[in-house]
Amino acid sequence: VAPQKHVDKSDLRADFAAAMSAMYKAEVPLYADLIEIVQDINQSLISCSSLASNLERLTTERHGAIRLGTAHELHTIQRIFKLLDMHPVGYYDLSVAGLPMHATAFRPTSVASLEKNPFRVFTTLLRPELLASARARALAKALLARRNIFSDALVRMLDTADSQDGQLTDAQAKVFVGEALRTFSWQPVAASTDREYEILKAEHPILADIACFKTAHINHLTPRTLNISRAQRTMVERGMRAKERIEGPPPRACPILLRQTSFLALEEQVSFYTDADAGSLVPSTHTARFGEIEQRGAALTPTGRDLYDALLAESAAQSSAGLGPAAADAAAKQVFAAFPDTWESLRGQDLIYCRYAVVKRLERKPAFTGAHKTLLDQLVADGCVEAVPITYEDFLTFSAAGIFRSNLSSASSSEDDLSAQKGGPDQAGLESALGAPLLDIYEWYDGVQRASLEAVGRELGVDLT
Ligand code: OOG
Ligand code: NI
Repeated sequence: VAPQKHVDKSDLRADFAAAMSAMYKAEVPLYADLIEIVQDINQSLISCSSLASNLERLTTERHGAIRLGTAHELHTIQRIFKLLDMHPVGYYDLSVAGLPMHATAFRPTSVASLEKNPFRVFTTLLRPELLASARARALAKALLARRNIFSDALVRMLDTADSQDGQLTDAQAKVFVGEALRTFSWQPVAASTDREYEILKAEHPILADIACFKTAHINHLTPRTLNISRAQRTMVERGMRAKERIEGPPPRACPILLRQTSFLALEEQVSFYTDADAGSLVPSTHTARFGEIEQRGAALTPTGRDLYDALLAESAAQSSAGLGPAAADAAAKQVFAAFPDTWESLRGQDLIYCRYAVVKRLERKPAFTGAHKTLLDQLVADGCVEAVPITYEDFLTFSAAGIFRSNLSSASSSEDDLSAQKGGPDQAGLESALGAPLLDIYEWYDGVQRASLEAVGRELGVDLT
């Protein structure tokens, strides 16, 4: 018998992301409008962007977000994403923003895989120990212990893949995608009673969203735009209820990191079990899912990130002094004038990561003349080597927190709900739930940059690392 052909993991990821997008479009009509606006803008800007020259990648590029309740859920989600060549990168401590959760992002980690399809999922895990109310904590844990967000057929497929070196055949992959999608779908019947839902919602709206449902419904699916300021204006013109301020750095000539904005959550129909009679249902609504768009810029080095964080703190201090959204944006722009804004200065001051490539062949081995700081700078200045900024593929804790907040109902003042003394990061806790270490984001960018320098060095016969 001929050996079974296995599907390529990037192809599988592309199929999965496309299926997810189709499902979400049916579930959340606002999403289709977002996609249309973003694609119009991207098509008109693609030729003048230095960060995204590949319209095909840009058109399919999405990130989703899910909120999980238990270590077992996170561990199984990790098994699903592994089959799609998506790995946990980065640690995000959301307790700094008063949220009882921490997160990582699953995404491809090889450059080739990212280029084929950069699908990523921001994945948060509840930290029950951070909840102040013992009653809400116990209720959330009981509900989560009772639910199972993975179908038996899905778990069988995961086991099958394990027994086949992490590979699936075409036929198995079809089953896998269909079953995995169910985990992320919206279900019309909740997993709790309406009273349980109200108790958790009063404690923290996020808690109700995490613990009261039968699935880890995807709560947004975000396209990437080349100009978020323009996209935001278009959406407001079309009557969408956008968040007042765009998260992340103010607009710049050279985009850095990540800018994000969201569109108010929609109210969805859902039925709860009633307390009195466990068999009967009561119709109700739940508000959690929303539209989000983002613009990605260059990845910052630790030096660049320190400067970004310092300027962000400075502009936050200014805007907390009671400025309206427009004045706060203007103030932030002024503060961020201190962040260099040409690609040469960003690279020269070691603020961004770049991928290097030889663009002009040399007759003989280049020699350092001393006219520039390093041989690499000299080769770049002479036009022999080009430096292309590496796109930021990850997330930002404070932007994430801003997005979370903008979509919470204002019923609860979430910061007061946390037991303050227990906050703080717990990366080891998240890693033990995953059963695997998280990849450090700086190591990843540094590795991509270094590999490109090694390749250039080999080509030119010099050492640039
Ligand atoms: C996740 C919010 C964070 C982002 O893009 O930073 C996020 C959530 O609401 O569950 O998706
Ligand atoms: Ni998001």
